[in-house]
Amino acid sequence: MATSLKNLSQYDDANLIEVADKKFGIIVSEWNDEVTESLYNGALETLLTHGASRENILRKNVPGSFELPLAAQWLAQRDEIDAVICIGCVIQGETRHFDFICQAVAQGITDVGLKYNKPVIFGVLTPNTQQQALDRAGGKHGNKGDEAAITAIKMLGF
Ligand code: DLZ
Repeated sequence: MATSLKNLSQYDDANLIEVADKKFGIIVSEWNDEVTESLYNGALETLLTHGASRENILRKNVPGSFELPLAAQWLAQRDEIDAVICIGCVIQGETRHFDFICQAVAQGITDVGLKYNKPVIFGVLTPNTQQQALDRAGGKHGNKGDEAAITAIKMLGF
């Protein structure tokens, strides 16, 4: 469903598990940090709301979204980490750079989840403009960080 039709912060919590005993890694890209900090805050608050404890949430920063897959691999390979949430925002520019980064990040994150057999979540916005990003980082379309955290919880309860 197009995100313009869905509020990213709305979800049905009927079947969500308690995650008090789960350990999460959250990786945050420093590019477009006004956006990624909001995404991180959304993900963090959502995990806490569903029972996660702060000491079980490990945050790591990376320079840009392109670095998310490798950092995700470093966390996913740690036995004690149950799920990894990757937070980034790649904004369309005038060149094909956007396409290369988005493709690499999406494929890389997918590969890490399959390799380590645990949820590695794509909490990455790929908008055309900064405003579209802000609309999805706590703005009128909700917060993709919330959605990423809920996705991690749902996958842990699979
Ligand atoms: C270089 C670059 C550009 C132009 N744009 C973004 C962006 O919109 N979002 C993002 O997360 N990262 C961007 N980067 C940085 C790359 O992700 C990466 O950090 C560098 O190319 C170094 O590998």
